[in-house]
Amino acid sequence: MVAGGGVGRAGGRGPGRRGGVAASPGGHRRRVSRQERGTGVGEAAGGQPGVGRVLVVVPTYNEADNIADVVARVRRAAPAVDVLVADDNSPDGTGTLAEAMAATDAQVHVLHRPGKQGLGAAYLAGFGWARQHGYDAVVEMDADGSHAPEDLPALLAAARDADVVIGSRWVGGARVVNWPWRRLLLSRCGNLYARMALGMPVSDATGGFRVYRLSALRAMRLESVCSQGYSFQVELSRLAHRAGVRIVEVPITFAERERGASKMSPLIVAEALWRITTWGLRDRRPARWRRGHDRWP
Ligand SMILES: Nc1nc2c(ncn2[C@@H]2O[C@H](COP(=O)(O)OP(=O)(O)OP(=O)(O)O)[C@@H](O)[C@H]2O)c(=O)[nH]1
Ligand SMILES: [Mg+2]
Repeated sequence: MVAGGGVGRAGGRGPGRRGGVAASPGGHRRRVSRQERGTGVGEAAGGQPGVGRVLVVVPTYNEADNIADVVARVRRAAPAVDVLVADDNSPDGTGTLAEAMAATDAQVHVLHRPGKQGLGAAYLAGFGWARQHGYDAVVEMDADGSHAPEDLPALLAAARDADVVIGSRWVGGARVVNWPWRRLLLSRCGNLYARMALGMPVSDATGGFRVYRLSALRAMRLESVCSQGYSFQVELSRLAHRAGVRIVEVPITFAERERGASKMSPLIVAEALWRITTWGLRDRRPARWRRGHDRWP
């Protein structure tokens, strides 16, 4: 499946899968060139082949029951990548646990933030950290075990030929395990709405297991990002689509969290609905009306 903004589907599952990207017949408005991607430095420093130095950013708030397991699984599944735990001063001591892991593993880092400021703010801080430390790509991944670190190699393989890789729950080959029907419905309807309102050919615009090349993040102009919670993923999908970078979706296995409490709330859903509607209306206005009002240049 390939469409307007350069969205492709990676190939089938299995050990031989390299995340092969479907050809895009003239679908890209702006594809970030290999030279711009700048994979050379990271590879020379022992990074991920074809991608460079990769940082997995794991935002945490009260994930003490999960963080050690998830970080250990990431390190096993993709030994070449580094991990940054972006903790918002979790009262349950997640930050301290992460610190203990960082003390014994030079590839694990912790970004301590003063207090709970939302998923979006934690990711933006993590992306900034990655830029400052010379990484070529970042991975977004939840700490609650919903995103299987074992899927990481497939996402990174797909990133060889893409600027943004979305681990998708809603493409062929994906699995969603143990999710209550209410959450399934919310995700399906939310994605349908986002796709229709924003005209984005992305099956899972709300998913939070992704790879972004730093060059793509630069092209996406993140200074305009305003989402606090759940809508952050939709907002980044929209910015990627608008920037014309090459987006690929890879099937993942998504599982309901087994330990700890969800931070999902009606407020977060309301924010997403409100923002998607606002962006949809704004994107439909003729360009001359947008001038001076849209934060997008
Ligand atoms: N740093 C930081 N991390 C957060 C914040 N809110 C959520 N997170 C983390 O973001 C990830 C996703 O949060 P979840 O509570 O699993 O939310 P969700 O995946 O949208 O909802 P569920 O499907 O119910 O689990 C987890 O790793 C959380 O710990 C926050 O305010 N700050
Ligand atoms: Mg979750």
